[in-house]
Amino acid sequence: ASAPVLKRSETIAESMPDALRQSRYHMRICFSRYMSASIRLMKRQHVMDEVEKSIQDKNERQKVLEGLLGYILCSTQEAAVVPPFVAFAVRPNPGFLECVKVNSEDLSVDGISVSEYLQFKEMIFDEKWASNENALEVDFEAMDFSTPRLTLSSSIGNGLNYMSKFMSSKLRGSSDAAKPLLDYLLGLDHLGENLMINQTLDSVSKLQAALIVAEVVVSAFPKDAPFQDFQQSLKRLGFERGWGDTAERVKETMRMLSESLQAPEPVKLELLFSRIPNMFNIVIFSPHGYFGQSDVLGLPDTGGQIVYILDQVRALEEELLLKIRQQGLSVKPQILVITRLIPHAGGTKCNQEVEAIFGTKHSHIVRVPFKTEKGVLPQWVSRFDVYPYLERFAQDAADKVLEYMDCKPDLLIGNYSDGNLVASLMAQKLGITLGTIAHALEKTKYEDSDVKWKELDPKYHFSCQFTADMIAMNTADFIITSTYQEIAGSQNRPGQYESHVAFTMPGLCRVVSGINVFDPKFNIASPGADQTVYFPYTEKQKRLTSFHPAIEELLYKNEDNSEHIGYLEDKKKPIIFSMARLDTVKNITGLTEWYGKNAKLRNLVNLVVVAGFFDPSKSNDREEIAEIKKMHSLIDKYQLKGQFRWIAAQSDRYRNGELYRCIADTKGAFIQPALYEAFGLTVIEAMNCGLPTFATNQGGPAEIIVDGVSGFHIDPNNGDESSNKIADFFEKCKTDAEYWNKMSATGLQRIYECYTWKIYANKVLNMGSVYGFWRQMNKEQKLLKQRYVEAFYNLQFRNLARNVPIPGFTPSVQTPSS
Ligand code: UDP
Ligand code: LCN
Repeated sequence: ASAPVLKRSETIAESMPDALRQSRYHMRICFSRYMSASIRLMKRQHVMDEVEKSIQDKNERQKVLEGLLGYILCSTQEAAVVPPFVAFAVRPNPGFLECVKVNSEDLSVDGISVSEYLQFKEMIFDEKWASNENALEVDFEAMDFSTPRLTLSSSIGNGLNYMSKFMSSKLRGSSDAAKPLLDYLLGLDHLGENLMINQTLDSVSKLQAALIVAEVVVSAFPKDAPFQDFQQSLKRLGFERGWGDTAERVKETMRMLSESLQAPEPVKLELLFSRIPNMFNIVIFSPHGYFGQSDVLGLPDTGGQIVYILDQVRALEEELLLKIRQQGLSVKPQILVITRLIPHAGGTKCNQEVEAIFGTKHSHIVRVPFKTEKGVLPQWVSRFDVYPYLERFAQDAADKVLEYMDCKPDLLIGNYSDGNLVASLMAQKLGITLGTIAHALEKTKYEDSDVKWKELDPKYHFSCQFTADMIAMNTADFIITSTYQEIAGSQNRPGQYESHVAFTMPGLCRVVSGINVFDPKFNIASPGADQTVYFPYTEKQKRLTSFHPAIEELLYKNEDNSEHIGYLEDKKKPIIFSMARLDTVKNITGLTEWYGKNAKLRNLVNLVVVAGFFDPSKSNDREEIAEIKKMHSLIDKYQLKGQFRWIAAQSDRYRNGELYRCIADTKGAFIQPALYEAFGLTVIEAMNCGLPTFATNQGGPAEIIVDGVSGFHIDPNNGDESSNKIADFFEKCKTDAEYWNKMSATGLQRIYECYTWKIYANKVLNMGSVYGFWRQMNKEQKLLKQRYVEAFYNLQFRNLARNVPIPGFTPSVQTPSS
């Protein structure tokens, strides 16, 4: 039966009393169970478990669950038990939240505000704070009333499109309404030279009239005539360079502007903005980790983010060069990646100030050290511990950027909590358009990380991180995400950003509105994989056969050494393969255990994993050490030797590309078993190589793969089901030889349609352009909010960052693994 949907006009507070009345007998039992249960903060599963225990009769239970009450309970995200009340936070759809409290004694229902709900929750963890009338409430929405909001869950993440519509309507009407567009064009320049128009065209009507004449002038030239041929004639009319490289393109752009001044249309306006010469210099921030190009992958905190940024830079530079050429300009674009300079770089280049980025003409990594009162911090520090250095880093980075670039950058892009905070500080200081990216916000990775922040803070400093995240989200002009779920999750699971909508850190602050997922600043632009590295195993002539002997050894050589342990007895079996950092969430140990337990699967295939390294005493990462130990104990417990190979982290991406393809040669599969994965670059790398892929249904991969069509979803919380699903696939391949080929081909098709860097770069540059303009149109509102953010930064973040201990300086040069 389809789920009963709440009538649009009805709130849960209105409909729930009736629903409870209809099952009054069972609900009384159920609510008294809630009262006596030991769990005070229930998740949906607990809520439902108690329903099940309260209604013994299966048919009866079915009836209740199919009704409106079942729907409300199933949509409950969380419920706080504070006798005699149970406060429910119900999420009927992505992005929507409604709170009610039910009195367990008489089952009466009252609608409550988010703030009241959070107070209920706090009662469980910190009663004194919960009842303090002056507890700090943070409300970013209250500071924002001129930015429009989307209204449909399904439109979330499609902000650019929506903004073009909204801005078109704002610019429409009179020449006064179009004035912001004129002002914007008048402000365009490169190194002091006007672009597109100059001050002679200082009113909308003058500009409109001049455009008509200019079109006539340009029309007299052949389509492919270069701009120089009519530059002087246009200049006399008030036009400068930047319209296009040929007569045809100049005319097109002029027509787009004329039409937009007359009556703007969203699609044309967006197209016009994709042509305006407003972007030449971009700075990207990624402070933590070892950020380099060789020998850094696999080190703690140094994973997909690095791969993403380097590929992103290459794609953006290529797109910038194309745009600039088409604009008829000869400007050299510049992209800088700002990261941390680590003096004790352990053999990597992370102690060098500058490094040119491979595969680019004008892009560089620039490293700036973390400074403290005692001087430059020499050693690597975990991404969880970087907060005390960031303010100073932002200042030093701003100076460095201005030193390397001849002018102020046009766009800043932050990455992850630390990079986003630094980029926010700099954007504020220099008045630059800001885009942020969170490769994985940590908040949803750890259950109840907000209410339990005090317990987790010594290890993770979430108080700093979540505060930094809110500052960045609210400073950003636009937010780039890899998938929809990253913003607003799925029907059952809130998105990473959504988890910042309303939450509380008792004793610190109650966030009644941290971000709004209906804000049109949210945009999905999924990354790709470098297709010169990750290409299909079938492209025989391109295969990097020189790696084959080394890969053969890596997979099959029968002895343990520092690069691999375990061995594969039956070399004819297909290989199931996984590769990831050895973090808890990556769940490589989980996969090893599923395999160990599943005799059928062990019979069908061998397991090979690339992850971390083998000696726990060589790691200085807390989580990694625990995972290494667990791996060893699983190998013993399940007697995996002979069927299992553990390979240490691999950093050569060309060889890794070939490794995926060699796994495809065995007719194997790639398995991504993470407990949660923000995006999952390995998933698209494997798919690009034509390797059938099974990936977690928790996070990005759930969107990348259409289950059963372009690969398979597996449930990391249900190992038996997952390992059986993998076994079934290989069983089926045995009887249907074409099945494997079909899954390989459909995976590739999915990639080409949705996940390439070309699509990405085009989208992101358009965002920079459109949101840059909106930033100007919306100046006053922006300032108001910025003032609030600044106060929050000063009064809250700085104090928190001060609490993060600064380690003693390590005396000697350290290798990353020592
Ligand atoms: N990677 C690697 N060697 C390893 C482990 C991972 O080169 O030993 C690469 C992998 O190919 C991918 C990236 O690191 O490009 C991991 O990105 P993903 O999005 O899967 O996870 P993250 O590490 O960012 O959480
Ligand atoms: C970080 C992660 O955890 C991954 O899920 C992403 O794929 C990667 O960054 C690149 O964005």
